[in-house]
Amino acid sequence: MTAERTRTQVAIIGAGPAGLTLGHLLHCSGIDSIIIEHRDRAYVERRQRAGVLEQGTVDLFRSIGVGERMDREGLIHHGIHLQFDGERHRLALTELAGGRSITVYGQHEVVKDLIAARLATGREICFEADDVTLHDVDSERPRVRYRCEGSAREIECDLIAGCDGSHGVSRAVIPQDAYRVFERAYPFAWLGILAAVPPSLDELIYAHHDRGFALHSMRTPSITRLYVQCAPDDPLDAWPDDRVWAELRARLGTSNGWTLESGPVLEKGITTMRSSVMEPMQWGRLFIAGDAAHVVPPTGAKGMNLAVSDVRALGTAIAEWYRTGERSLLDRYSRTCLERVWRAEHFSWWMTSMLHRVPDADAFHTKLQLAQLRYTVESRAAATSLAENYVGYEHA
Ligand code: RFL
Ligand code: PHB
Repeated sequence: MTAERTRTQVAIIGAGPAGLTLGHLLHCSGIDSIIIEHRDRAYVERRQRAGVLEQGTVDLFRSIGVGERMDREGLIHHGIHLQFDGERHRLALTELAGGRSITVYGQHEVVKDLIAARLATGREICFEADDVTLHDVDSERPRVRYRCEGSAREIECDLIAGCDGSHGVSRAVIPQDAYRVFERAYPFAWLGILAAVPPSLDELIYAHHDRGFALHSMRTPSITRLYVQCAPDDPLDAWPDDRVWAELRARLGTSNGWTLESGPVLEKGITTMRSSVMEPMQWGRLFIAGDAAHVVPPTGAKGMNLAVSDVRALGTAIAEWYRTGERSLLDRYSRTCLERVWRAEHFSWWMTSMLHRVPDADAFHTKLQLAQLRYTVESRAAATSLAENYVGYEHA
């Protein structure tokens, strides 16, 4: 079958936060793109993932005109809590981080807003695309082939953005000797639930406990998001609702009688945890962004924010190239991103290491974690370091 051929300036693989934000940034600079997404629209709009937006992410969404609902419905938080030895300690993020704060707004809501903005531009987005393959990526005329609604398509473009997440196909076209991957696996996972009950506290709680880590977060004033540390190979049916609530109550409980409210469980899932970075994030005319290039464990709430900051750099570089013909920002894309990526990798690894129970670790290890936690909440210098990373560290 012959393929239906089209041309665009930038082909974007993946309609997650990275691909959709890039599409909108390019649109704002008058640059055309086609977004190709494997899943259907309802699936990407429902997928439960991140919840914490850094100040810089919020500012970017506002500046490109997709922040209206986020500003209305997002919850601005000025602090988080670290809990250990049954005691809760508040870290005043905004006060410690020079007035910056975080916004709790679900990633699926961000995705809904970005898809609505995309459709309003009239530029193309193809859901349910199959068999996506990249060709001639090291030439001046790269191409993407895929199947959409039963027919074969081919896009010829100037550049390809691989925004297809940690299980994507884009980076597989890069020869193995043209990049390196740096990785770390963790011997634990998170079981996450979404519950129809108001949050039991109006801020996030990260809890260290002998039974394992727990996190209290939220989506809206009536929906709570909670996580408990579990084993990476635990089957979901080993975690009936009663067990999840019992573990959450045990790990999040304090000595002063605070109680966790429970309610109907709307969703439940297990997330394994790893750290991974590819270097460089570019080959020929293919630029990799977001989870397709790097993964962090969720403890630092960094993944979506990194995805957005990658495409902010990429969008700026592409716009500069079309406007002036100057390639230097594009050539520096990988280096620009990796500085921030490695800062976030370190922070996410550090938070993860400090807060989780490591199977088979000895008591010495636990004592070190507790010493680090106490130092973090007692020392203004240490608390400031956590706060400036959590709200999003801006490199000089
Ligand atoms: P995504 O969101 O995975 O989007 C990639 C898109 O590409 C599509 N795709 C393809 N399309 C076409 N052809 C193919 N062959 C394709 N293969 C894949 C996919 O269907 C998908 O739509 O990547 P992106 O855009 O880079 O965004 C990254 C974020 O999704 C991720 O980093 C965050 O969710 C991580 N994360 C968190 N990040 C934060 O910033 N703050 C948080 O509080 C936070 N909490 C979390 C998290 C991730 C979690 N899980 C489930 C891993 C909490 C959890 C539990
Ligand atoms: C969430 O609300 O899903 C969430 C919050 C903070 C994290 C990870 C996930 O560190």
